[in-house]
Amino acid sequence: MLRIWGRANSSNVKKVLWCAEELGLRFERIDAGGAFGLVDGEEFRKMNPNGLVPCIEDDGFVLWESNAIIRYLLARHGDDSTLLPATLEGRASAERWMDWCSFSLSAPFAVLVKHLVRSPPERRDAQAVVPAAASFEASMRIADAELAQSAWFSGESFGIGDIPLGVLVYSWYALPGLERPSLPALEDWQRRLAERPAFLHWVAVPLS
Ligand SMILES: N[C@@H](CCC(=O)N[C@@H](CS)C(=O)NCC(=O)O)C(=O)O
Repeated sequence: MLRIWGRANSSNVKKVLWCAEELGLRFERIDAGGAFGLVDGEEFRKMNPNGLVPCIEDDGFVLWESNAIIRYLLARHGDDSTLLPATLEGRASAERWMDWCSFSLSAPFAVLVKHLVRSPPERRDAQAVVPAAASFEASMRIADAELAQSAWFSGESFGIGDIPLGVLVYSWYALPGLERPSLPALEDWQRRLAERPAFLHWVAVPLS
């Protein structure tokens, strides 16, 4: 059976759990990372020398890096059309949003969640929040403009391009103490994601 290592409050783990449930896969999740530790142990480091979650093992095959895991799960357990646009161009466009999410959103999001949610009040740095919030908001305007032209980040249907962004955008809306502009297309997309049971199960949960 598929095994997924990672604490359920990690954004990178949430992507993989959501994707696995969209595919209807049975899996075992093993808490790891953060307060659960395990990631510095010898056994875990043999699987993922980075000591990061998520990491999966599927019928003897080990893989880390959340976007690579999503691509693998679709290819292994779906068919050519599962959560993927039909054309090469459509697929490349959808996958572009996965990489954009990692490279443009992950770093400012980590600052926001650290200083608005996870750190004890005396260790929160309001000054660090300002540039991270501005950077994330600028990216959200780009995402909103895309959704004004395309129903999903994967084209005409929900798919691979919506999963990483779905996690971070939901979390951005859930962060306390942030001012957010009105972004109607982005808000409508979030409402449509909230119709998906797997999104509600793994993503639409309180931040911690
Ligand atoms: N690029 C990696 C990043 C993985 C990553 O940074 N994971 C974080 C959680 S979101 C982690 O393992 N942090 C250490 C910990 O939880 O102990 C991926 O997408 O899988």
